[in-house]
Amino acid sequence: MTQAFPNWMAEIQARVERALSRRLPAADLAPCRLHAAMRYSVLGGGKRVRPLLTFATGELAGADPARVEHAACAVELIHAYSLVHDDLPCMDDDRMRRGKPTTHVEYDEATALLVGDSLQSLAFSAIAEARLADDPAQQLDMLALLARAAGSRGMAGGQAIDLAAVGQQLTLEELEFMHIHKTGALIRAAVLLGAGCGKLAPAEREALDHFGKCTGLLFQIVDDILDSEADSATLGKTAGKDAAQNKPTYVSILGVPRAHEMANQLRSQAQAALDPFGPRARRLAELSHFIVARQF
Ligand code: GRG
Repeated sequence: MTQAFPNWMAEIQARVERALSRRLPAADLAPCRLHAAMRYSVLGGGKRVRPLLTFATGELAGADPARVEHAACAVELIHAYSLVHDDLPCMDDDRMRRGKPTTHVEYDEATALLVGDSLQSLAFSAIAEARLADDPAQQLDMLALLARAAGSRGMAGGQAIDLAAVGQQLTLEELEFMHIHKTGALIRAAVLLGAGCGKLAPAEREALDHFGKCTGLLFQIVDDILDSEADSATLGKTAGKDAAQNKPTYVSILGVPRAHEMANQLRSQAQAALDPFGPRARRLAELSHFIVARQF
């Protein structure tokens, strides 16, 4: 019998936690302070949405979970690095993340900068140091995919657009462009890396890419709604920051009711991309629901 979604999710989250812990250098290994700060930043928090997507797609593509685990760690390490850098005073200047002090508050700014740098390197090691695909060319494609998703044509570029947009009016199209890069690129990569560990026809890969794109935007709209409606204790980070910093968001441009409408539309589009897979895409469909229904 197939496992219920909450059990599957808890199992993958625990698996990812163990894998990340094994991969991160021990806190008593020199340079101890940096390694302790890396572990502080990655372990014991976070929903692990990106690794869950990687495992769900890997399952769909018939991939060996041991291979998927490496890819899932890589995506989460890039995500963790982005959060540490995003929280720095020169960026979003946040003091709370995942319910605890941000890395630069707990340690110091220089350490937080180095934590982000080191996590990014560790992510690429995770893809490069083990066999993830039968075809080495496919594995190289995965490496290139993650590099693009994290770089200036992906997440880092989206962050640059975000910083430039503070206090500006953006159109809905401009906001979408920003989020396709800032949040969407890594979520899309999480989906495709799971596929890369297995075998899929090109049309199937394209359908999953579309699912990933819709899911990335969906994730962001829900994030904007939560930022405007939830409290800091529930979110584990400072609530209402977007409005306080005068940042354009789906809520500031559309208002809450239309932002919900847009989230529903994206959810339908994401589901339509999964339809051809039938029950094989069950976990991805469940994750899409989880992303919409989440409270933090
Ligand atoms: C610094 C290069 C660089 C990039 C930063 C992703 C990002 C770009 C900044 C994060 C800021 C932010 C709050 C973006 C909104 C969407 C998002 C990524 C939320 C946090 O992700 P969750 O909810 O976090 O998956 P957890 O803690 O569950 O892992």
